[in-house]
Amino acid sequence: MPDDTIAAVATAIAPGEGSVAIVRVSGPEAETIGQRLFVAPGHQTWESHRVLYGHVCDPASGERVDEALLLLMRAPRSFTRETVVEFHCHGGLISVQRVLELVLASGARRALPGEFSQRAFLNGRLDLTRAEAISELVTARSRRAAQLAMAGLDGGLQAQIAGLRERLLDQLAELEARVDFEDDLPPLDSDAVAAELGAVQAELEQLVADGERGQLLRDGLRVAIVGRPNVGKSSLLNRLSCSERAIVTDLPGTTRDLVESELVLQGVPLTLLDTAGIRSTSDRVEQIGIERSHSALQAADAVLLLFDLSVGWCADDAALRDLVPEGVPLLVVGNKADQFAAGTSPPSTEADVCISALTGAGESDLVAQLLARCGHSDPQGVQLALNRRQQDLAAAAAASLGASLEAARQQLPWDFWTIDLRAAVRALGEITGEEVSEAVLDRVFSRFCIGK
Ligand SMILES: Nc1nc2c(ncn2[C@@H]2O[C@H](COP(=O)(O)OP(=O)(O)OP(=O)(O)O)[C@@H](O)[C@H]2O)c(=O)[nH]1
Ligand SMILES: [Mg+2]
Repeated sequence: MPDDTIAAVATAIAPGEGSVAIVRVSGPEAETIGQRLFVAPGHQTWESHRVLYGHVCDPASGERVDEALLLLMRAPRSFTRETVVEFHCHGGLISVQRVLELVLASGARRALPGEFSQRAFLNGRLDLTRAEAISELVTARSRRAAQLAMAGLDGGLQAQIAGLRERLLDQLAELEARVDFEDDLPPLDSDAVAAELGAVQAELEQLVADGERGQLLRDGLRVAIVGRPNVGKSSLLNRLSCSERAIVTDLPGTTRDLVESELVLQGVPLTLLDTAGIRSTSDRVEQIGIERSHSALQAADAVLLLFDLSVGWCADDAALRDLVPEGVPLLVVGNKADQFAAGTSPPSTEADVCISALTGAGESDLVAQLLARCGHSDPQGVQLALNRRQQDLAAAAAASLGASLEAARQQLPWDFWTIDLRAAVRALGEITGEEVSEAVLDRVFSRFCIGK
């Protein structure tokens, strides 16, 4: 158990922003540090879970550094289960940093990223899936991603993984007993054991697949809009992001640089990239812009290839389509559908979807098709989602169970089954934190933000 006291600013740090900022201190010295720095007038008493009003003062000079509230939470009734003191100071940059400096000068150490959560985990306040869910909640970029994180925080993942691990442990116990005392025990129904291992394996594979879909909600997608000049790329970016982010004119070659816009479509956070129209040109600036378009095309998670329906699909559009890397979801979008009389469909066999960036026609179809191509066909379907680390472990557990089942199929002795079964149990224990090394923990928590 850690025996030192850590401190960090727990709220976002931005100049001129946030009217309140919190300096959080956790560990055996937290209360002493609080009493040293905080002057509470009148007859306020230092009771746990009571808010004190007063000033943070520099003990060396007596200078009042900030007017603040102090919240004391004595162990074990705190997030870390250690004694925690929070100074609720004024926001911005200056006073909160000074309060933190005073806390550090009084004997606390600057907390590493995720160190409060790590202590909460080490002290049994949280299992690992819940701790990771907190970090995911903080970094969620869409409401759906936040809902998934909340499901993890409510213990849904923990319950599911721990349940599967229990089922494997039951089978392991039966098998190991047979390894040692085969003659003293009733015979084991190997088909029933194999069926149970197969059932757990199938559930794990389902969890991995759901995790993949959930990943989209967490990480989001970088989508590049590419095409020849003047096809309406910037108009589409503006429409999807409900803004006038990019300059639109009827002059081909208007966009010279990448224009990024962040938005959320059906719960999926997207970074949309408007690019310079691709053509051969002698204009040096435009050439550089076009090089950037090519890089964006290569680096995108998905590509919207736009062409002008009123001009028709041409060889240059086809050449652009060939540049899209293999395996990257691509949607060919015919734009300017408004140029055709209502009720008549534009004469294009190449377009996956026809839209008008001008009127908004076809926009919802475009969004649905784009997300479907990126594997996000059922946005409400995923209720719980493993993160990458958890997915890798669940997949490893499923593979180990596959090896166990192979031993079963070959009718090998029990100890051949148990080797891989034990590996599967260990992998699931690494998800919940029941069987996890310190190095892995350090790596997991280092991805958290400071002060969490
Ligand atoms: N009729 C019609 N005009 C459109 C539509 N979308 C864009 N335009 C017009 O087409 C012209 C070019 O639009 P932009 O959005 O600037 O095209 P772009 O692909 O970004 O062009 P570059 O930046 O030069 O590559 C502008 O005059 C737009 O108003 C559409 O759906 N229908
Ligand atoms: Mg443009």
